[in-house]
Amino acid sequence: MADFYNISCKKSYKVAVYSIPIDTMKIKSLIVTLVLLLPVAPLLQAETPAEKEARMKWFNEARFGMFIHWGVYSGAAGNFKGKPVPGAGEWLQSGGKIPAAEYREELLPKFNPLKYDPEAWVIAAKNAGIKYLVITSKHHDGFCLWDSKLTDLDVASTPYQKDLLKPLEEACRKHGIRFCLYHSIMDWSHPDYATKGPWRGNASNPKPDMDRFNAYLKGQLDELITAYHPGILWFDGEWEDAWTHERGEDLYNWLRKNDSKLIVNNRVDKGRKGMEGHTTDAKFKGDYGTPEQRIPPTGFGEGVSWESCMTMNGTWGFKADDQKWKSTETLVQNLIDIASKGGNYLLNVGPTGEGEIPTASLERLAEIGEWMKVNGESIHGTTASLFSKTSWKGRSTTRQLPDGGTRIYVHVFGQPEGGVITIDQLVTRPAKVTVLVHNGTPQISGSEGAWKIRLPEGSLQKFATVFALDFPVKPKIQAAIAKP
Ligand code: FHN
Repeated sequence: MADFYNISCKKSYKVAVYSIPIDTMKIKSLIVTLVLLLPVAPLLQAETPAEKEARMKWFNEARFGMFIHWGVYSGAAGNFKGKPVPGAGEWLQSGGKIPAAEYREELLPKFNPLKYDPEAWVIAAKNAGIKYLVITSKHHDGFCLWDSKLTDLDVASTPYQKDLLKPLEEACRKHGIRFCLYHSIMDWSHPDYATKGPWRGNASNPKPDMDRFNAYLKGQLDELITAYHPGILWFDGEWEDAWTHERGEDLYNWLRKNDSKLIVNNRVDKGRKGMEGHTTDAKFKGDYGTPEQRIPPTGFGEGVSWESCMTMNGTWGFKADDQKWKSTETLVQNLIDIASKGGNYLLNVGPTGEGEIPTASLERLAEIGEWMKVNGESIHGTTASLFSKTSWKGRSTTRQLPDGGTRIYVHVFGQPEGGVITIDQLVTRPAKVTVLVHNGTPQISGSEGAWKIRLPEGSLQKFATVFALDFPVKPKIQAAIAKP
């Protein structure tokens, strides 16, 4: 990454807000801004579809990631000065309408995650079958989990002081997990972020300067990419008027020019369409769609990458009183459903202020891992189901075999009646049928479009039982038979 931030941005935000007269900093930042805002689009060689496919390959094969929402709000755990605050844990400042200075004074001195064990987090993720991890480098409150040169609203200003991201990145590298970073565009602390709010850091600034904020944003992204080499930059907080399509397009082009392997989600721009997370309008930038707290009814079409981000309970950031945990069965069947539509599942954990992933989350990750140990091949590296709908209670995924054949995975939820399922869209008879739990040989009977498979005795599994149907060539699939 270009190193042109060192000329002027060093702690400029911190110093500008607290000591240097705004005009001196203004001139320096103007120079940086002019340099940063040089249009990069014309310099970008247009990426070919094959090049993009190669860049997205690891993401499209991963199918399962861990989201981590962690910050000073985690220590607050949903309370502020002894009073409960409504809303998600990470929205504490907004829910409590807490002025930026008061939020900082109250929470930073208490953030000291002495129980933080990054390798334990990574091992829990790896054992669950997770292939990548996305952690909040900076959420909407503006607090940075690394020692940024551009602000002192960061971990260096807490009793913990040390960089929280580097040991996690190193643990990810050691265990073969992709390290990725979430970064919020919306910033409730920065005086130049332009969408104003009475409790925000821009409240007393009569003229917030978004070009200066943009330079700060790019300066921090330069720090993050240079120091941690994230596989994905997961943007968020793009919806307010302060951020525009033009700025999103410029930022995407600037990032891609500076790191040709980097993957950037669609929240860098303005096209995500709320929680639906996806747009077909090609003008909006971003490498994949980001449905939130939902699973779309189908995928978004051939070659369109997407990822559903979801919580395990009701909050992203830790809240002590949120014990509305989803069952492991729900989490496993979400993973299967998403994979059957060609998407990734980004499952969230919200560590405590002391640095521990909640026990309820660890228990679910361990149970998911038990299922993935036997059935992970029906998720990792698969593509969407060949069936438009399933005639059995469950889902399906697909794998191209090295010998040119095709393997269809059939995921059966619950106990099928009489232990038999019918696959009504499949015309071609499978050459081989196995059940993954113990490689047993299920009995197959019936005819084209009505193949019946009987579960072998004792093969039924918790959460989902998976069959593998092998074909020497791609099987013929007919349109779904309309139910009377
Ligand atoms: O406002 C954030 C929220 O706190 C959380 O980070 C989610 C995760 O995708 N994103 C935003 C809401 O869309």
